Amino acid sequence: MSDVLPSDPFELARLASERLADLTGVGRHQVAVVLGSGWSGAAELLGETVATVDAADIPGFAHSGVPGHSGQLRSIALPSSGGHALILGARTHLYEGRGTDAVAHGVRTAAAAGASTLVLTNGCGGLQTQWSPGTTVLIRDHLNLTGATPLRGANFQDLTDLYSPRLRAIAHEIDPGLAEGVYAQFHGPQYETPAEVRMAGIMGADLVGMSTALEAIAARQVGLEVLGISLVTNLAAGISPEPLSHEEVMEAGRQAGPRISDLLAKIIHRIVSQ
Ligand code: 8IG
Repeated sequence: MSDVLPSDPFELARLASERLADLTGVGRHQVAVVLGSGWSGAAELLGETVATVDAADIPGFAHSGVPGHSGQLRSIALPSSGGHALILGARTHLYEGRGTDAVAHGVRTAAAAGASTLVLTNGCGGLQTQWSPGTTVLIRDHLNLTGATPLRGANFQDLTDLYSPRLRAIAHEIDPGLAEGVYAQFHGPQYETPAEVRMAGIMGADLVGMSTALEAIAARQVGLEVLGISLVTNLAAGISPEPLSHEEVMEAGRQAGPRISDLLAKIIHRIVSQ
């Protein structure tokens, strides 16, 4: 592709949504879902895949180098609403060094594609010892510890109720036992030191990760209603005596996969049919 891309990130997102519509044949998506570590199986349960597109074929997306993170976007027909879900399997993390506009691009593209709801999933570390690996936790609020923001200039977004109480209530209708917690986003890519995990805990964090908070902020700016769901794939550093490994994280995701996919599909169907 030799075309020069627009420098305005929202113009780029609009261009991306147009290409997405061309490549999928779906002009409007009702809901968008970002699938994080461990969540990739959820797409199949949502409905029939109408189209799968390489992220590299859509302006502004670049291929992720992290194993377990697919670089594809999918359009899925939702039997419960007659609408379509956009599955973003192409998350860009801040630690990749491409900046916050790259991090926010999927979210902005989803909004430009017509979505009104955004479901953000992730794999993360847990600070609560009762949350064994495989536990799913609704995000109630976040601590943005990255020092970064997707917003520019004097753009004073209100983040009260960023993680929609309405959508959390719907999730609780599906699974009344779902825990809620505060998610702290670190820059990464290194996992935290035990001292950093203790700090986050004192600040009010229950979960530590490397995504989601910046995406949620970007989502608020474009008016998306946000639901955040974490899969605890490991106890955060120092909470368990065991060191962390990416393999352990992937294994927890594999084991929890069918159960959390089923949960996510049920929540999304309930959301779109209301
Ligand atoms: I999966 O323990 C996963 N992602 N920051 N800390 C941070 N990110 C994570 C962790 C973790 N586990």
